[in-house]
Amino acid sequence: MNNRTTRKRRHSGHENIRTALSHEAIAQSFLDSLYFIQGRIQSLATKNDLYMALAYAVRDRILSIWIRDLQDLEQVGQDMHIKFVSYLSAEFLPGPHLGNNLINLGIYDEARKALSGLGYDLEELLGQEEEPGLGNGGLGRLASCFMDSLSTLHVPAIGYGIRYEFGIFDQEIRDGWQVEITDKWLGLGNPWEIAHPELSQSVNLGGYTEPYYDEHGRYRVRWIPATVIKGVPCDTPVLGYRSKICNTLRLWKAEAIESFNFPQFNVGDYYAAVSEKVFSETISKVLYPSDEPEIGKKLRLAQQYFFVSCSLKDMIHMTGLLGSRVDNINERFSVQLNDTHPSIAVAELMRLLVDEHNIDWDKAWRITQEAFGYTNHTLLPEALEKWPLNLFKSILPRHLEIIYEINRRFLDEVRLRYPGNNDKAARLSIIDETKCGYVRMAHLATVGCHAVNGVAELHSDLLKRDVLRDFYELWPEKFYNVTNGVTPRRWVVLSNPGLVSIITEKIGERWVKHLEDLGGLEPLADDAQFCNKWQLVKRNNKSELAAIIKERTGTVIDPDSMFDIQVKRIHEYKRQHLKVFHIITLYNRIKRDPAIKIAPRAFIFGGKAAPGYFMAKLIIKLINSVAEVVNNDPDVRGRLKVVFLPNFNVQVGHRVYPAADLSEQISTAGKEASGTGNMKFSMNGALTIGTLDGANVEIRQEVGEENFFLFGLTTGEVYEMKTRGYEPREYYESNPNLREVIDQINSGYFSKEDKNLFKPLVDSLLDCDDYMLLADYQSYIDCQDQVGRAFLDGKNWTRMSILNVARIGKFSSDRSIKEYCEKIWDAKQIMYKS
Ligand code: F58
Repeated sequence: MNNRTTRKRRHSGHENIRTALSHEAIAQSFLDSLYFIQGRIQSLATKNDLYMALAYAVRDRILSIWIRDLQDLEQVGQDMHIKFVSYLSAEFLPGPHLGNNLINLGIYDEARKALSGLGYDLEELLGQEEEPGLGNGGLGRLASCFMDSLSTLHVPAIGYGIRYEFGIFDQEIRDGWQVEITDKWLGLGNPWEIAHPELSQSVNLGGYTEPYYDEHGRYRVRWIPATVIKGVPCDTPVLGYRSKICNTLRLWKAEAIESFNFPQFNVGDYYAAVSEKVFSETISKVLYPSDEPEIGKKLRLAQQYFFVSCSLKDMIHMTGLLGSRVDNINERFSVQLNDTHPSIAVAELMRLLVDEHNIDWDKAWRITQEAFGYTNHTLLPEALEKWPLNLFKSILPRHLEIIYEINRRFLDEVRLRYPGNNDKAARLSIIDETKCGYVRMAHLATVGCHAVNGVAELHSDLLKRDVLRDFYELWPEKFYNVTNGVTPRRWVVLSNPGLVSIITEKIGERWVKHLEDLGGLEPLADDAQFCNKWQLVKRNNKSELAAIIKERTGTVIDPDSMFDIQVKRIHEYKRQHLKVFHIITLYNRIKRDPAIKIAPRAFIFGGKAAPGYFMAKLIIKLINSVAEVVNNDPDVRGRLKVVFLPNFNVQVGHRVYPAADLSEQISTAGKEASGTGNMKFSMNGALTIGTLDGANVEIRQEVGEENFFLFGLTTGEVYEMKTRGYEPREYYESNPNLREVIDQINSGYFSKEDKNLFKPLVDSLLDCDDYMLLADYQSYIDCQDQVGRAFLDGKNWTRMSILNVARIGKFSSDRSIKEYCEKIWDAKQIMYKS
């Protein structure tokens, strides 16, 4: 990145026992925190007390960087080039903080030493942390990878979101079915956040609007809300890797305003007053799982508006602190909308500028468009957010008026460009006029932002060709691609120390911040000694995962078998059931010829299904039912093992990615926007079997066709087949192996107690098969046969594994963030003189 700005660093003046980095100082801080914060001495301390004490000791060290940054704000005010990135996201999935902060501060080993001197095991304490599961999957995790990279690259940034009291549910498996348990991540306290009630914001909801003329005779509108809620910011520091700046993740917690309902209170209606308090607090109570139907819709819109409104008001406040006027907010902040969930921000900023700061519409519109960028993360039509007009009006009456006005002006422009083309105008409109009418949030975001991007090349192309095609025709210059990336700090350095040590021994440690340096490993792919070490690291990681699997599921898997892994949300388009079809196919081969030579495999699955998504839950049951039969069949003799590892989350991911031989990225072409698990696997030396979907396309380009197992229809072929009229039954009838698999599932072979159990799944495949599983079956099986043969040649497999890692540099989130800074945000890295 060439756009950098230099600053002189002030010294915090707080280098003392609470901030020094030696193991002696850490040990002392740990004991002090145990005593003064947890109120315990060693002999009475629980494991959680010990974890908290260490967390506080680490937090002290972070605070000295964090507070210095806040002090520096003053100086920033004088430097008009400094712009903050504001990342608005309804979800963040940071994962456990402690280990990551130790790595970023560079004190992992010192902390281990400090603790072992006191008789404790660092790894055991790390395991005590409850991770903040404030996201559903890829989108939330991406936001956290981006926060890590922003800090590492010294780009001043704030992540804004919601401090859900209950994050994503914990998953248990009972009798093969998913059972959801509420996530009580705050139950034992959260040492990483600092609440700032003095920076609270208030947010209106409901009510009606009223026109009036101000003292200058100008026509204005005021919003008379039905409810007012308070948003309290809870801040968590986000350190970069060995970085000199510390950014903030600011999550808003909803509370009742202090003076809540005094009139009711005074007339003695205590319970009505309390029930309003309860309502206020519901706003940030729970994270909505994806794919939930209608229920809770109203609350979800209220959640979105709540955090967006608090965040924009906070940015306006900061703009003032930075010495700028509110109409310069777009020069102080680049605001990125992580999907459409925060896209109400377009209307809210217009409301704040026009109604509250008295700025005229045209100027407000220019500021708004310049401030915002929008990232799209999905091509699935059913996942594009739209809100019924009446629901919208009941919560945000003023915003609906503003959206109508934005739309009126926008459609005037459209009609000038396409005179008489009413279909075009209807397709582009922010309001969907069908049935009772909807607000289309992706349209609002596209109209209100200066930049729109997809998250992988293929996805960005499909956006332009399909989902946002009319907009692309109108404003081609607004469209960009920024391929996703993941942070190598969490996904390699923290989670795969064995690999880190052999890589660093050969190429030094610069790669951690410059992932393209991994290219230096290429020549080592043919170095026998290095290859041996590589295999050993993988073997160790596999043994560790096998132990975890044994402990959590009771299933024993052999670390010498191929670890063939698919971990991600359970969804029909991701096709976990295609992998099940492969397992059954191999099983049938063994049953036909028990002596057959087959590469031994452990098939590992993990991922949560949305609680209301019946088919996804049935897929989990199918996996477990097939596991039951395959794992216990004496003919198989342990050559195939199937496990469903419950409660896949960031912490489990740390153990899974480093242990994989084969990464399953098998979505129907054109359905997965990018995928990021594909990158994490490859970065840890797994080979990929995948379709030409999302970022798989670019991973294959980078690692080389010969080091990637490709199968399946392309996007174009899927499209053609669907337009011609796809008949899944033809595949069933013409392919005896496929037929056998389907018949077994359908006849109760894997569900003896309920022979019709999987009928809905089979019927849906035979009748429509939206995701072309049957069409891709044979190609997948053939490709898996190739994988099986390749695995038996251990030497060449290792070579391919090393080459995958050597060529994965592009997929660091540092690269993604640099691209956003240059193409979309016009934000600069800060370089320090001292
Ligand atoms: C994911 N989206 C994409 N959405 O599916 C994946 O391809 C991509 O790599 C990733 O974003 C990051 O760009 C995703 O995770 C959600 O979880 C939504 C959350 C809100 C409810 C609807 C699903």
